[in-house]
Amino acid sequence: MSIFNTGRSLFKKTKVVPVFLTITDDYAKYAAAAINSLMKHANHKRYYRVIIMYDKLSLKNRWRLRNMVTRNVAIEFHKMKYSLYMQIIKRYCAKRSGSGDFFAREVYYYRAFIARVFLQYDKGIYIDSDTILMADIGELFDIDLGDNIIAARVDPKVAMVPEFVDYVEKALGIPAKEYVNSGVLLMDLKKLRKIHYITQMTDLIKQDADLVAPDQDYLNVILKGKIMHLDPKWNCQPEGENPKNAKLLHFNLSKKPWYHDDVNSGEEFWKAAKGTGFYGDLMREKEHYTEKQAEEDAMKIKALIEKGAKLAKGKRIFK
Ligand SMILES: [Mn+2]
Repeated sequence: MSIFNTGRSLFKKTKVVPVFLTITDDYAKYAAAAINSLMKHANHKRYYRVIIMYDKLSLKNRWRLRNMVTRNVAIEFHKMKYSLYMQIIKRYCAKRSGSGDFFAREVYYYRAFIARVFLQYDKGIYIDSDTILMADIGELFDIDLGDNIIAARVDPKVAMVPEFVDYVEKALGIPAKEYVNSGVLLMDLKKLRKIHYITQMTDLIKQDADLVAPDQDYLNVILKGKIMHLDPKWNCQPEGENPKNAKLLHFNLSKKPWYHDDVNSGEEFWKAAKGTGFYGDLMREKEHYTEKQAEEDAMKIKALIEKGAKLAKGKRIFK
């Protein structure tokens, strides 16, 4: 065995794990907790690169996040560039936000750009800012995608709400047991480039359809049949689920630990938030969260369910 072969296999074992987050200033504090939890569980023999995609992010927040860097977890920033794709997304969001659309924010669409922008990577992970790692994210990276384009978890919130089941099955044409949540994604970036994912998505956006969860709906429609289902442990949504043995907690579409006291596994969020430069901000945000805000947040979810029911009665949105 030559010394070169040994070197090669060592190099393979220490392949960098790229992890993408997409944020605005209001998400920086939650992202900090997510990143801190990633660092706590990082394997000291591996290297990780946390890449934060943003459009507007204050210098102060970038500085505070960048300061979290460790020996084997790098923190990098990528400012979204103006492009035709971005123009289509911006226009769609501007139009939809007026109708009180929950997901009419450009930041939700940035994950669709990962494959196109980061040509140096063949595989990558995307995580939402409302997540907390409970295990080494490198384990997720190592999962073999086989012939699939991405891996994601079947959305547990859909099965809980009959209106959402109707919506994904009738309006989108996707069986509820196949419809995935886009908050945690393991992606074959080569394949996403090959199918021109971003072009396919913006082509659908141009149809200006009213949807319940746009970026997630597009992902499910475009990649239908090419999605591997992740073990729920990698996207455990503690509200209504047993968080025991979870590898990643996702405070999705429910009570957020930074607003409420009685959140399942909320203590894991606070453990991760501690020791970041954002702990004080998070404490203050929780203190100032009002009954009125809680009511508004509950109304938004209610409106989303009603919208799902309404759209399910209409015809199939995409052919
Ligand atoms: Mn989320």
